[in-house]
Amino acid sequence: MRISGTPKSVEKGSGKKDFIVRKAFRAYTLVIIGLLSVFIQGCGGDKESPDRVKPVSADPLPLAKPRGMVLIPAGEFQMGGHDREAEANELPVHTVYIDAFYMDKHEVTNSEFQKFILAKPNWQRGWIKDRFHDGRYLEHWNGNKYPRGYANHPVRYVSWYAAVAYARWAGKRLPTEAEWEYAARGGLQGKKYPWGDVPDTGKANYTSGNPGDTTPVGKYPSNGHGLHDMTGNVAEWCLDKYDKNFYSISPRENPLSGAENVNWFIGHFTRVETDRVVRDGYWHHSPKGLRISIRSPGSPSDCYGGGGFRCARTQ
Ligand SMILES: [Ca+2]
Repeated sequence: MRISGTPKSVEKGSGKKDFIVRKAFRAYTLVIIGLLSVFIQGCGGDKESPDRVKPVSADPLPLAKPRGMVLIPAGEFQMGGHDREAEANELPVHTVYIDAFYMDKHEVTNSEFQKFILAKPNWQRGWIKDRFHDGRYLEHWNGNKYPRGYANHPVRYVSWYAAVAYARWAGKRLPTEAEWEYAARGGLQGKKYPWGDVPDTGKANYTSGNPGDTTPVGKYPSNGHGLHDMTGNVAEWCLDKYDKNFYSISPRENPLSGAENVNWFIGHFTRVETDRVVRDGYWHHSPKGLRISIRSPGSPSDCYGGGGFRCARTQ
């Protein structure tokens, strides 16, 4: 049976019916050959191209929601001091876009930090390297024990190095300064505090005598993102290098001072020597020191009596 040839040759050797049948059969055959070709190419492509590898996520972290953290949605906000009390280093107010990320609901507590130093003895008081602290590291602890009754209070007297080391151990990182402010605003725009513009001792732990000490994390109401103590209780370390003029040169998207991206700090943080950003006021501060936009420098070896931290995590 002839299955090939030009339509002209078919017309010469057969009737009209035979021609139609042969034409249909030929078209059917061509379709089958085409499908087989595509199938073979699909199966053999990966084997013949060693540079074609299965895509691997750059972020090794699982997608499941981490315990004790809140997903802060991506968005844009006006970063900086909007009010008359704003210092020069809080200006200019500028637009910043932040990718979604996770943020700890609470400041890291004494009991959480104790687990870290028991797992990593080189960060215990007796073993920490001299250059990673200023002599006051965990000075209110008795060896590896925090003060009785303070398990759920924020850890303080911790250097930036120790905070970053804790975050790495926990599979997290410190927040960037911009992430911190974006999260602290809780979805509000241009306010002094996470709840508005009027100081309120019922909403944060600040000012001497009220209550004049750290309080258990989460004692005060959360902000719009479900985060507690974003103002007050203890001040908090951020990843960034402190630059008082950074707001004048800050990139619009995911700004970070002193490194190209947050991953740089993995394996490099012990090389850091320049001042880091401290955000937030602490339990002894006045309402002015508690403003969301306030920013301060701190040597990475400083261990402040009013200074602690919380962790973030890339989504
Ligand atoms: Ca705080």
